[in-house]
Formats: sequence, C-alpha cells, structure tokens
Amino acid sequence: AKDAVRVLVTGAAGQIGYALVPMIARGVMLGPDQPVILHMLDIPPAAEALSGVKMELIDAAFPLLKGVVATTNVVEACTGVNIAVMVGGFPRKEGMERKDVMSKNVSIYKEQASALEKHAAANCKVLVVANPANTNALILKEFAPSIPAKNVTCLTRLDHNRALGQISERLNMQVSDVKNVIIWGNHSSTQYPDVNHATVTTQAGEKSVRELIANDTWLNGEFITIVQQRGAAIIKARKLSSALSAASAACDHICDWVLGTPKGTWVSMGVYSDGSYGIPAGLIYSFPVTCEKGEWSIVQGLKIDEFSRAKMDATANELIEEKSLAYSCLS
Ligand code: NAX
Repeated sequence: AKDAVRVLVTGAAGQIGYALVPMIARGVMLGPDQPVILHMLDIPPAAEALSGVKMELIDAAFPLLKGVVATTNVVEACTGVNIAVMVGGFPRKEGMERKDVMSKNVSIYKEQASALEKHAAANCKVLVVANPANTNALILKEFAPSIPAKNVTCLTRLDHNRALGQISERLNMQVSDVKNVIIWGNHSSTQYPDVNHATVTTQAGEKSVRELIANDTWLNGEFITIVQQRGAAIIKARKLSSALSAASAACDHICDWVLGTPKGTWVSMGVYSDGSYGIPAGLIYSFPVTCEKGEWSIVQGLKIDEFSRAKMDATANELIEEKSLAYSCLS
C-alpha cells in the first residue's frame, strides 16, 4: 500500500475548507488509491468550529483518511506536509482600505511561509487560494526561499473551469468536450479569459470555439465579463462566496499538477513567471500549463493577437501594482 500523503488545509474551518476537506479525504484530489493525512489549521476564534469539522471527518469514516491533525499552531500544522492548500486569510471588510487588507495578508503569508520552509516535507507543493491569491503566493515564495519557486502556485482553475462552463452552456455541449481555454494574469476582475485556442470535441471532430461560436461580440465582450464577474454573481445569489466550486477547482489544480494533464490538454495555473509571453519575471501570473511527473511547464508558442496582448498586459500591470503595495507593507 502507498504511504499516506500529508495535506495541509489552512482556513479549514471556513466555507471552502468545509467543502474541500471531504473531497480530499475521498480521494478526489490525489486519487482513489492514495491514503491521506489531513492537517487543518485555523485561528483561535475558529478552534471550536475546527474541532467540529474534525469530528465530522471521523464520523464520515473515509477509508483513505489515515489521520487528522486539527490545530491553531502553525508549526504543528506545517510539519511534514507534502501538499499545502492555503485557504486561510484576512477577508476585505466593508470600509477597509486595500492597503490594510494587504498588510494583514502579507503578515499572515510571511509567517506561514517561514513555517512551511522550516517544517514541511522537502519538495512540498503549495497552492494559495486566499485572496489576493497571486500576491499572497508571491509573498509566500519570497519568504520561503528554500522552497523552489516552481512549487508555489495560486488558484485560477476556478476561473478556468468557469470559462469552460460558459462555453459549454452557450453551445449546449458537454463541458468535458471543451478544452484549452486560458486564464491569463491575476485572479481578480482584470483576469483575461482567452478562448482563441480553445476547442470542442464534436461528432464532426475537433472544432475551434471561435468557429462554433461565430459571434465575436459575445466572445470578446459578454463572455469575458461573465467569467470575470462570476464570483460577484455567486455572492449575490448565495449571499456567500463560491465554496464548492472553489474546493473542486483546488482539487483539480493539485490533481493535474501531481498526476499530470491529459495529452493535448492544458489548464490554467498561477505560477512564477519566467518572462514567457513578455510577462515580467517575478510575478505570480496565471498561464496555460501542462503537467508531467509533478512539474508544470508553461505552454509555449501560442499566437497572441493585439486584443489579447492589451488584456494580458493590463492584468500584469495590476499585479505589478499589487506587488509594490505588498512590499510597502513590509517596511
Ligand atoms: P471563510 O471566511 O469562510 O474562511 C476563511 C477561514 O480562514 C476562516 O475560518 C478564518 O478563521 C481562517 N483564517 C483567517 N486567518 C487565518 C490564518 N492566519 N491562518 C489560518 N486560518 C485563518 O472564507 P472562504 O469563503 O472559505 O474563502 C477563503 C479564501 O478564498 C478567501 O480569501 C477568498 O477570497 C478566497 N477565494 C479564492 C478563490 C480563488 O479562485 N482563488 C475563489 C473562492 C474564494 O473567494
């Protein structure tokens, strides 16, 4: 039998945590034959709720779940973890300045970076979900210099999946037949959902999305806005932000990273830019990636038109600005 993999979920007493931990314990993230030990971290005000989540995990009697650590101690939470899913953070409250929220998250991610660097398993893979996700991931990377930059990523898979969902709804076709959309940039409303390389498997073979939806006004307008604003639409409908779809996307992200993407398919991940597509190095930016043997690589050589270029640069510029705001919180 395989050794258990230790998976950390921070903010585990929150909404996404509550949806995510049972998925991990059922094998959705790492596969149906991979035992797991869950490490759950939250802060003291949520300690009692967290212990309730632990009780439920025990009550669910998941065959793959070999242990549960529920703690408010960062070092205990990080010790020996192979995968870290960072969902905990400081939310923006009404009337709060952007800088104040950034400052809180910078200090959280700085501390958790050090704990991971010192106590996580070698080659631990990190996924940051908490907003501002790209910049939190960047801070984590900066303050955990011994964790390879390639191991620190952020979640844009939810946006990617939302884009797949919108295309499949529009065409009235199966979402599993749509692939290779791209989310470029920041997990924010400046993200650029790009369908220029996306395809759909039809009875007549593989067709490009642009061929099937010959409506540029919709693809270059409403489609982009729907994907960018989907989080807000969920909040309006549910009075709570996306949780099950975010948890599912986090599983997809780690699953593809660890087990590989299917041949001919790419996914979107926020990764440390190496300057590909003219995106400044040193940002955590969402790119199209393929994964093999536990490593992602940015898909190279895609043609970028002028419309896309402008949108890719605009979201990069927002990330540059967020980065400098984050750095100004350090001093
Ligand atoms: P909740 O407020 O329900 O849960 C957050 C949890 O984090 C709480 O239990 C809180 O006590 C805990 N927490 C706060 N500070 C902590 C710390 N220093 N260490 C450990 N835990 C801490 O929020 P939820 O709806 O679960 O969302 C979590 C985060 O995901 C938010 O930052 C949210 O903005 C972000 N999202 C990111 C998405 C993405 O695609 N990247 C989409 C969904 C979501 O909006």
